[in-house]
Amino acid sequence: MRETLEKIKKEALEALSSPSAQLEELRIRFLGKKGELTAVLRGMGKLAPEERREIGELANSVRQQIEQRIEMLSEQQKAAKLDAKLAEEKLDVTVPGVGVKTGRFHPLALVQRQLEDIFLGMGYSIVDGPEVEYDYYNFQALNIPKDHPARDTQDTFYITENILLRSQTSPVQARVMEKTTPPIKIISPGRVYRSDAVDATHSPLFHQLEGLVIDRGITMGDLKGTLEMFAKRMFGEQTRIRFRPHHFPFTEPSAEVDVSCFVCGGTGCRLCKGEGWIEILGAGMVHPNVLRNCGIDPEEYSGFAFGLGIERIALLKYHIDDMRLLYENDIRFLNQF
Ligand code: 2NM
Repeated sequence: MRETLEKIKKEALEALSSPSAQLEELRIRFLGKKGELTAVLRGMGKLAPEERREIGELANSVRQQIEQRIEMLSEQQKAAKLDAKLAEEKLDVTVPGVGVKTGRFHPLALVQRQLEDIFLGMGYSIVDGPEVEYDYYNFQALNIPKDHPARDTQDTFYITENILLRSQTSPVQARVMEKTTPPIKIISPGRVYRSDAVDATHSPLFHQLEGLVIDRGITMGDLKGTLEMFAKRMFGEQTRIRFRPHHFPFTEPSAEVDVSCFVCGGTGCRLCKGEGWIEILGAGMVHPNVLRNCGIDPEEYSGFAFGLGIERIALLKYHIDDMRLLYENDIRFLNQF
């Protein structure tokens, strides 16, 4: 038995003399439950008590030496592995870094945000609504019945006879009026749709921002003051506005609103086509029929509304001559804003 132990020890230490020894394999072979050393210890019951102590001590010493050797090699192997990894992953901190490509806002988003900021600053709330809308909210509630000629200029895409893609954001405002007791002071920016052919100034999908104010005693003076303040914030303090009579079915009276040219100041230039004025908005006092349709008593309340095209403002502001550039998403174009 002593010889067996000595032999195990010799073999084990020999196997464990190589720095790259398979430690787990050897641990199982010599020290495992079915290992060689364990087999010897199992056989010890048959020995005389004297011998048993001596062999026991020897077996323990062999076990300890093997364990220590495995432990030591294991530490060495771990360290060698780490060294190799560090050598392989050598990092040159002097190599120039890869620049981070940051995104930026689309010119339409820039204009929409600027518009929103101006009206938020005047106490308006921003309201959203569905782009797939009922004919009722898009037209009928807004004083445009089924066979009204105004439907021709706002021809849109129909899902069914009574469901369509909204041709303006006014249906959002009709919905707000229907469920709110005034005062109301909102803007509704968003996508709108018209069945128009694409060219430099038309697109079947574009963006609008409309505003609505309703309270007791709201007058055309409030509308003019509001739009004048808006024009100065948007185009500069020197900007003047002018109202030209117009017709919209949902407002009475109605007007088209011009701002003095922010390039030439009104003397006439290429941007304003020599006019000195640039058309920016439609506006008016909300028609009593619209108020009534939406459950608001026109004897008690009055209000104004206005609407503008976000594309139109973006084209003017950034001197872009073709609306299609806004939708192509060519990075060389977008990087200029
Ligand atoms: C415009 C021009 C004039 C308008 C009217 C309404 C509502 F819902 F109150 F009837 N919202 N927006 C309006 C009025 C829109 O866009 C050129």
